[in-house]
Amino acid sequence: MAVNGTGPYDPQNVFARILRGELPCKKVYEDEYALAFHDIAPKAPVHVLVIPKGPFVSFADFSSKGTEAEITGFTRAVGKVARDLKLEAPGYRLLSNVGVAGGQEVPHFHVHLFGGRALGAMLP
Ligand code: DGP
Repeated sequence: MAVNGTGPYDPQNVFARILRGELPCKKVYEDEYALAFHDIAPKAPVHVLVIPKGPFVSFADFSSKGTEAEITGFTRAVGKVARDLKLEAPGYRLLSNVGVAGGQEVPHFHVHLFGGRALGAMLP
């Protein structure tokens, strides 16, 4: 079910539980600002989720409340994951769903990183 991307942060959401080590994930990368892991239901040969370590509900929340260090650190982590997965030359897609109309299901900000095949034109 889609969630409110501007509501209060729910510390029991599944990505918060992954961050606390209460649930497993197939980790790709981790640093001070971000954790990257494989999506449980991949939509492309590479489908990785990158999440910030702080309690942000969505991109709307992160972009308004994140510190400069958090925003820079997270953005650099996304780029590093794509580079480390050798997606830069063929290209890749970043996507972040925000709120109900955006189809967001997990209320912890995340960026989907897709690659590994030609993804075609972007559709709404
Ligand atoms: P969305 O909130 O709609 O942007 O997408 C949430 C994504 O999170 C969806 O592609 C499936 C994935 N997902 C949901 N639960 C888990 C989980 O427990 N582990 C992992 N690795 N991915 C999950």
